This record gives sequence, C-alpha cells and structure tokens, in this order.
Amino acid sequence: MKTVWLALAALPLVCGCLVMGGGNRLRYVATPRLEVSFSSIAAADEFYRGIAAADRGDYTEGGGFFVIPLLVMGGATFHETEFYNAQVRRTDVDRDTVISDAEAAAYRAAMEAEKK
Ligand SMILES: [Ca+2]
Repeated sequence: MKTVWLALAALPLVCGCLVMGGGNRLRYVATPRLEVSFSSIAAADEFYRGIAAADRGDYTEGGGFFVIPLLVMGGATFHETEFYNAQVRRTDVDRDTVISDAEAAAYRAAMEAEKK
C-alpha cells in the first residue's frame, strides 16, 4: 500500500517533467535590467526583502496543475528581468532612479501585506 501512495505522489512530478521536456528552459531575454541605486544600505535591504516576498506568479510560465511540480523541478520559465524591473518601477515612485529608504520601506510593507 505504501508503494502505491509513493507512486501517486510522484505522478505529478513525472507529468510536469514530460510536458516541459524536463529540466530548465533557457530563454534569451533582450530586456535590460533597469538601473537603480539605493539611498542607503538599509533601503537596499528593505527592497530585497520586499522582492523576496513579492508574488512571482505573473512572471512564471507553466501554471495551473503543473505549477508546483515545475517549480520544484526547476522546469518553469521565470522571467527574472521583467519581474525585477516591475519591482523597481513599483518601488521608485518618483522615478528618480534612486530608491529611498521611504520608498523601499513602503514597497516591502506592500509586498508583505499582499502575501498574507
Ligand atoms: Ca525614488
């Protein structure tokens, strides 16, 4: 009986792997990263904590039923640059390409609030 449960648990992983051809898919991304600086180390720290809490779902292909196995196996395509740029645009409210302490703190608070 234990073997059957293990087989059932492994099934989604196998399916996800087959559908995507397995493994990582590399994709050339022409979009450059936005250049941005931080007003302080604390601002950078807040910003990256915000990024860690931000929802990556909109920037990851291969959703629906297979999303968990694909993420576990690294088979989904995550558009890292687009994701990063979107976070920078969202954070740098006054568009001066400097993320201030206040902007970073507001961004992090918003990301953590959305996560809940
Ligand atoms: Ca700014």
